[in-house]
Amino acid sequence: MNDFLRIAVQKSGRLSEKSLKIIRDCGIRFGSDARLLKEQAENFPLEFLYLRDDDIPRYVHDKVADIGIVGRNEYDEQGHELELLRDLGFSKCRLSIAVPNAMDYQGLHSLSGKRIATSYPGILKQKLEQAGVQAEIYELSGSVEIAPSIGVADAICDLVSTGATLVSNGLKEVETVYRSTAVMIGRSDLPPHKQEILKRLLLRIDAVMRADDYKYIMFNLPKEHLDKVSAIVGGMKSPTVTPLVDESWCAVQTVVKEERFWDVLEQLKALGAQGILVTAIEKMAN
Ligand code: PRT
Ligand code: ZN
Repeated sequence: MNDFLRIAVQKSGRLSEKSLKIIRDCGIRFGSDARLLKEQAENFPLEFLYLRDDDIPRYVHDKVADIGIVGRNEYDEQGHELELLRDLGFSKCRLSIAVPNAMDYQGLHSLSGKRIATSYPGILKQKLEQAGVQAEIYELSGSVEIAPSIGVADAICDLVSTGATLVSNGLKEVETVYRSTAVMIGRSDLPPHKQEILKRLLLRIDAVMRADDYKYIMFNLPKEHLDKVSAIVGGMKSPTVTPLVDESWCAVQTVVKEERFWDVLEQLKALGAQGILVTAIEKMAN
């Protein structure tokens, strides 16, 4: 019996570094030697398979690996029936339609009867069908953005992050079809001992991701305003309050959602908070 949970991660590419980082942040040690195709973690029952991202959903489906980290775009395009275990949030990008700068684009219907080059024919087909637009989908496995300039297609549908590639190829982004991030996928039929390992891994991953979402904040506050603090920081359990030598003041410690941080800071300042200290949280488990 194989006692390891096998995880497929991208061997080398945009997902590799962050996929390995999140696992390392879980306290799992391994070498990540780029020459290897396979290796075992030193202190956790996890075995890594380093693969091309395109192959990951199929390998998980075919039981070569148990779980994998891949762009949601790849997972959805391939359509294997797998469980989406976690949205890991990194490698954000969008799948967009772009046309030559000179084209008079009035909406998706402008693409009727045109040819669109893409590596994501499935997702694009669905989008065109929903919009009732009939266009020819021309599948390419890479270098999609040069298709219009070499006369292979009238438009493209490709992944975009900064948009620089489109600009340098004389294209303009006209439609966002789909937004993607890295996701962890897995099979729903794992044997019990592997499910157990997965549960342990996900507990750690959740703690790492939650820590990224929050800041730890400490400050001194006139005691009279203490009742307003919970409403400002929101969400979590009550803040920790410590008395100070000056009895009209107290020290408060609590966590704040990263996205609300500046808002919270301004409101605390308005209440007269002083000596505000903010630190990152390394791990945070419920
Ligand atoms: O060798 P392997 O098959 O494993 O890798 P790959 O070359 O197929 O994939 P890789 O490493 O390029 O991308 C892996 C995953 O990263 C994708 O499936 C997406 O989920 C995600 N991702 C995030 C991106 C981008 N951002 C991205 N910008 N994937 C590709 N791009 C490409 C895009 O295709 C275009 O050519 O980058 C170019 C555009 O970038 P900007 O910044 O100029 O807009
Ligand atoms: Zn690939």
